[in-house]
Amino acid sequence: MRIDVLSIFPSYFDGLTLSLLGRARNSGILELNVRDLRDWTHDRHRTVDDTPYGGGAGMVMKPEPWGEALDEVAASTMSSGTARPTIIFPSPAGEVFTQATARDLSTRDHLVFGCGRYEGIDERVFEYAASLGEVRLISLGDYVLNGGEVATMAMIEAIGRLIPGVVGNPESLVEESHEDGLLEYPSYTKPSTWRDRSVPDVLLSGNHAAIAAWRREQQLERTRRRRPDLLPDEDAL
Ligand code: 6GU
Repeated sequence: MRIDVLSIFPSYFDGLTLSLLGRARNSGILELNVRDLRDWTHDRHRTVDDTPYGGGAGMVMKPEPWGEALDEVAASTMSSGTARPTIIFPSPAGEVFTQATARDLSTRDHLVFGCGRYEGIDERVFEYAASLGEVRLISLGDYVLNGGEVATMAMIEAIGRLIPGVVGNPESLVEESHEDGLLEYPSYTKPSTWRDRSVPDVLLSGNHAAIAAWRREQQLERTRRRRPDLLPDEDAL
């Protein structure tokens, strides 16, 4: 997979060279290019924002640098013969990002993340981007961040680990919170008693059917208590 990130704070993404995704980048599974949006400005001050038409607080990102940047990264997909890119704009006004979104996006050949700052990006940029690829506005949840960078990093980590070969043991992907629509069961390791707290007996029993049943019950119990919104309807499972 190829991922291009457009941002006025490219150094935010230095952390993606670490650990799992760093290894995927080195092994060639993942090509990640982080580009400074200001490289597509042409004035002395490398201006990317301006005041909003109609008035109001804050500044809006100008369309011209975005247009040139998107032309360049989308065109380089087309010349390499692959499909049109999926262009993602992180936005608190977008659809909510879930594990299903991550799964869907992990199958794409080319993702472009456009990180907005200030009060947002000129609306015509989204319309224009739709002529270059599939545009998705995606939110992490119902709270406000200062810009798209942190949201993009979260999405790249969630998507990247689903690309075959990025996570060493694929089984570790299926027994996780949200993969089967429920929260994860609790985990324990040695010692079997620690500070007067014992590991549940069933886990020491060697009875694999009983362990599987206990884990399932724990998943349901936790999900009912912490995240009832995830359950389809009362006791459907
Ligand atoms: Cl994707 N962007 C911003 N700026 N704020 C957010 C968000 C995204 N998701 C939740 N809050």
